Amino acid sequence: MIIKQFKNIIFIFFSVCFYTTNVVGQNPDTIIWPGDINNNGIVNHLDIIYLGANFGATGAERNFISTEWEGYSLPTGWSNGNMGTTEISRAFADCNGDGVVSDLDYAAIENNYGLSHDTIFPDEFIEVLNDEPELNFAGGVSSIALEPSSVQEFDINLGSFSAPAENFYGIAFTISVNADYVNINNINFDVSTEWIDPNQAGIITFQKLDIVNNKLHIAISRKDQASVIGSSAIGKLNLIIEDDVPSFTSNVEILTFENIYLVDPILNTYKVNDMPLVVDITSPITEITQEEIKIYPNPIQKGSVLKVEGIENFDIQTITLMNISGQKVEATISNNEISTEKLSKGIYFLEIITDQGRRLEKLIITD
Ligand SMILES: [Ca+2]
Ligand SMILES: [Ca+2]
Repeated sequence: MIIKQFKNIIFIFFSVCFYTTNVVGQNPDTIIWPGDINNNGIVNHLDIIYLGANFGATGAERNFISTEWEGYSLPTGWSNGNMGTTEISRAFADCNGDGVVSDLDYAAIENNYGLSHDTIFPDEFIEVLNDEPELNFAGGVSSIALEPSSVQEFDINLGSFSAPAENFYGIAFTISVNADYVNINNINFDVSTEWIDPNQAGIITFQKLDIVNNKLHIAISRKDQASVIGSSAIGKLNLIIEDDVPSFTSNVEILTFENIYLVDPILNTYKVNDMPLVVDITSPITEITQEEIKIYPNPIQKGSVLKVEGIENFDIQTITLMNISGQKVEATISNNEISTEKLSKGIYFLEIITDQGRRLEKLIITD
């Protein structure tokens, strides 16, 4: 309501200053810009949610049937519809002006994406309700090891069996992409309709890549004004890991959700718990030779000092002493020297991971 009043004040201001002819100077609430279905001043993926919520509505045709980016006078005879908190005509969802809200109106959002008019107001939804299904990648797993240049596919999941999405009608969200690790030009979303469209009535799905800001905007909506309950994949994300990433990096957030709007048919908004995709980057192991990093003496007598030579030429990630079962053994390592004072006699492995590969040496400690 406050926004509506503010809009009207701005309208009066612009009317006084710039009144000319045609739709310029008319109340913005009576001018349709094709694709800006919620009439907030900009065409973006969130307008897909409003297309879905008003899908199938009918009314009078416009004087001009077109999706060209210009203002068109609002035809009469349309009811007000599901447009968030602002009560406006469903005619805004009839982007092309042919008298029915249908798949043909999708093209206006695609073609006019990012275009704006008048003042841009924040997208708004009616109310935030508690439901809180989880939105995650690949089931929320962590510590996936990925190799540079590899092609990857991750499910995007909404809800779980024990905590499903209770009132799914549509969802819009943005994925922020860590472009140091993910090739931004090769990221793509494929919708999965198994539970969000069980009767295969048809789904509206939309994606837009913003390569300047490293973001992928996604929107999905049902069309029949009925919600479904369910969980698991709503789509798959295909991507390629960059080839020049630092090797052996752990706990990197490569994908993060932003601005999630999960809605029911009347555009109530539901809370969502979102989780980023956190991965480890590992290169296929390049073994570093004894000429490059030398570990000596070996065998070594307990109590003597083990020396690592050549290590200064590498960027060291980790130095780990392991027993014969591969379990880590605590050891005092400093200045490229390892004390064997507190170690028992036996067979060990010393693993040195660097930016250029790995040196793994079998080490024998004697009495
Ligand atoms: Ca809009
Ligand atoms: Ca239409």
